[in-house]
Amino acid sequence: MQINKNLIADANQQQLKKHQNKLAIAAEDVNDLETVLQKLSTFNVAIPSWALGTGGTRFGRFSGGGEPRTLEEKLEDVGLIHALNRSSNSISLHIPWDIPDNAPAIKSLATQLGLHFDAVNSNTFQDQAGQKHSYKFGSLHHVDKAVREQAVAHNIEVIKYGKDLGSKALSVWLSDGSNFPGQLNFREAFQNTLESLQSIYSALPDDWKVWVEYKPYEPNFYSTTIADWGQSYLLASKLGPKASTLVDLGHHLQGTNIEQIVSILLMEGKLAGFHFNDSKYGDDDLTVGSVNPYQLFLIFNELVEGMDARNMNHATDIGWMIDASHNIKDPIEDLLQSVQAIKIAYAQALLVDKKALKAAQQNNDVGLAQEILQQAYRTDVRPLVAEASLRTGGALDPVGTFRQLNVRENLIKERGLNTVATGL
Ligand code: RM4
Ligand code: MN
Ligand code: MN
Repeated sequence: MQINKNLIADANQQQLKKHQNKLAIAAEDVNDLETVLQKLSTFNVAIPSWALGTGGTRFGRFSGGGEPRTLEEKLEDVGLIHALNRSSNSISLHIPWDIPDNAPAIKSLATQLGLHFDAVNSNTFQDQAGQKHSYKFGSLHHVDKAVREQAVAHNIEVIKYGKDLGSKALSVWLSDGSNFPGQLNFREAFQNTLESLQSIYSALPDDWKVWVEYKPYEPNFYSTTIADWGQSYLLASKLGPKASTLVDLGHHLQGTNIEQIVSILLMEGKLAGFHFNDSKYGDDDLTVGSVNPYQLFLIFNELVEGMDARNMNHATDIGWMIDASHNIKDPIEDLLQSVQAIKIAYAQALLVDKKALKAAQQNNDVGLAQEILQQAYRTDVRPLVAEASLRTGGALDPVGTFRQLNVRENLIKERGLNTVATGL
């Protein structure tokens, strides 16, 4: 299914007058409106292929209907998201959930939908049918060399799939760790992981990157072999310039100052990108901005400041991706909400008066520094985000339009009620 552009234009027309009024008011608070709109228009966030179906917990899964049954249908769903928000022009694939049987055909379908392929993800946290060695006790860190070699070979195969589709990065998340004290020798586990990653690194094409994701616990509950940004950074540093650290917002212990981590990684040129989501307690994978939008803004504030300090292109020099799971909401609607939340936080960060903030910091004027940040955070930037979407052919209100056009109902008609997408 594809959305006819005229339907989006019609929906926009109904809201245009109201939007223009709101934009005029919002514009009063923005210094360089055109620059902000231009930056918002070029900003895109990749959609994870594994988040297009209903998620589940270890207790159960409640399917919503009309889920994509194939890789082609997953691309179609991202095409729908992109048609509505014009800010999701790529998909991040997970192998083996998304093996492209016919890469040229998949690539041309993507092109037709205005999409390209973001980072490819390997999966050594599950065993696959017919696999020789089990990952029950880990993969790249495993005590048995044969298991490590199998996991390395899988990652190299993932690179090959990605190459065929035009991806430029491999994203590695390991569930490797231990469940009980004494189970592992930490140093050996780390060294094994490093050696395995070195083998993968040497198989990277010249223009590729490898992104090392960390996570403090789960599915292992005592230790994780790449537990935090320090361990990821250490691996990325030892690997070389093509390796950097991927920050998944849900992969931090409660209270961690993520914005500070982001700032330092950026400074060192080792921030690969993001897996955006939100959480209340752990790796909850909730809709971005649904629980702690202020934290998201503070992260974007560091991103904008840090990227500008290094003359980086906001839109392309960092991997922007969502990694979320939708247990009770419509996946497409949830992803649309996430992208909106990201663009809102980005727009707010663009509004921060950087000069004034710098001066307040130099003068130790703590109160003023807070005022400056919160002035930007409390500005209603939604009309700016809507205008950027309108100018690029998207919907003024992507979520509302998704509902108005009965997209899910049409997908259910097409695909049926009892469809199950691969993923988590
Ligand atoms: C993990 C992690 C990874 C993702 C898997 C599906 O929790 O966040 O990024 O590949 O989920
Ligand atoms: Mn992730
Ligand atoms: Mn996660």
